[in-house]
Amino acid sequence: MRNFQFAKVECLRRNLPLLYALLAIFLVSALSPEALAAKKIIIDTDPGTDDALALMLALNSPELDVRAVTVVPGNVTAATGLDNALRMVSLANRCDIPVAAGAQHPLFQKLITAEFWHGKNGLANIELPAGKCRVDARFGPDLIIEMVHASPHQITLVPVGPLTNIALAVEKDPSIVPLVKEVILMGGSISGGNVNAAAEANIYNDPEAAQIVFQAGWPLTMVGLEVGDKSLFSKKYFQELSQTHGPINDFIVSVVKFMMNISAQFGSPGAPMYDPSAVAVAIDSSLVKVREMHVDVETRGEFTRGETTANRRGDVERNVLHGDRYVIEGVDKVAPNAKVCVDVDADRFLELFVSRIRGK
Ligand SMILES: [Ca+2]
Repeated sequence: MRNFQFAKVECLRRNLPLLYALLAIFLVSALSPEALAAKKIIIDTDPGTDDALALMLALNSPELDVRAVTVVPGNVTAATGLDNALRMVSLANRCDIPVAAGAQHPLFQKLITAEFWHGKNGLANIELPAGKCRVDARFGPDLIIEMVHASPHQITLVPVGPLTNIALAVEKDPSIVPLVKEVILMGGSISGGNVNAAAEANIYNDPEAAQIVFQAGWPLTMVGLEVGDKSLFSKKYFQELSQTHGPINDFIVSVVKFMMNISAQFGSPGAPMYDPSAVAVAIDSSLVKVREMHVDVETRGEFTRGETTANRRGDVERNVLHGDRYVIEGVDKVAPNAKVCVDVDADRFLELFVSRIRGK
């Protein structure tokens, strides 16, 4: 018996390398290349100070593979935004990423630019060196269409400006909708606006485009004011990021300093991290708590144009015309079309941001 047990142990010992090899093969095959690959994203942006934060977070996060940057008018004009995007992609030494111009105006209204919040040049008045990266000749919405078809079910769209370019892409080629992996957008609010009582700026700047994007029928996550307003870049994080240096690190420190100063003028202890919040959710969705809701964008309200009206209950009354009046005949379910971020682990988000920018 003892001899038999010894033989068993000896057999196991001799075959240990083989067992380890089999275990290694199992682990490698369990992690498919798909699981190991970074998430392919296209950033649509109107840079913009918080756009700068979003772009640099994305470019310095191994979980994300930025396939293109498309520029939309919003915080600044289309031309200034394109120039800013090229300068930033140059600063990051990433001329391999196509940067394309897109729409020149919102679909149905005049552009509202926000130099008041973002500085005269949109980038906190910081003069980055002229970009060495060249603009891609393709029209932004066409580039989105082309890339989605080239990598079906793999591209995540991360719009952090007005939704004009995304709406144009959907209107031109609705067949992209089922081929987009998901849309994670910064915009909207279910608790009042930052432009006025009702509307958040990205949605307010092109409500018709936003309504097209929300109703398109793709998986959509709305990262709105509920996240950005809770995620304040405060002195604590500023001091942390100021201790390290590098071209991107130093640029971001200057941008957040500008943002914190302007926030302080309006009584806030820190700068709200609006646009980087959508990138952070693309990196790690466990940073936020979501609730599925049906969201429509108000396009006609006297006081509410640009509001994201979210159905929290998941149903609507069915009112049927009987003669000269409507009679409630029941309640109909409404299908959710968005995951609305309702809460965020702000400290974990800010720590993630600082850790990715530090020393870069
Ligand atoms: Ca933006």
